[in-house]
Amino acid sequence: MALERTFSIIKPDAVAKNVIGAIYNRFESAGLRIVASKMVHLSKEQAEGFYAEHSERPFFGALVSFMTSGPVMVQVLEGENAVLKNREIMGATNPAEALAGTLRADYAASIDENACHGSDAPESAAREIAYFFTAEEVCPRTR
Ligand code: RTP
Ligand code: MG
Repeated sequence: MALERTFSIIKPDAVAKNVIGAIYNRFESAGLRIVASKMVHLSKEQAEGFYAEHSERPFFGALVSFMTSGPVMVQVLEGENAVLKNREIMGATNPAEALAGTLRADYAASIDENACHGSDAPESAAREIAYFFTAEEVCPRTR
């Protein structure tokens, strides 16, 4: 299977818990490679734009407020089947339903503060990567 890219966010709750390295270890142990990475504190406008597809949902205000409550790590992960693999590593949106050993089972407190984001399809991955990174900021493997 060809290499695929996905977009990932370590959300403010997980950054506050000081588990960036632990989460990066999960990605790397699963065979995903970090090919772009930075810490950002999202503005309200950035968070609203990123989650625009949810703008009519009842939880939208709380989601934007949470996502701007502290810094996040944003990264591009590359590997075979990266989109699905990252969703498996993260676990279900609601940590109460997340399988043992997933990021959300281990680090998320609630559906509102659920530790991480991962693209849900290759098309959304491309859009989300471009939302945060220029082409030059993504550095694929050369050796
Ligand atoms: P994400 O986009 O953050 O990776 O999460 P997801 O695909 O698993 O879930 P999605 O349906 O895209 O929802 C985006 C985020 O909105 C919050 N949410 N709250 N209270 C609720 O019912 C509810 N539903 C979703 C979650 O923080 C979710 O990650
Ligand atoms: Mg989603």
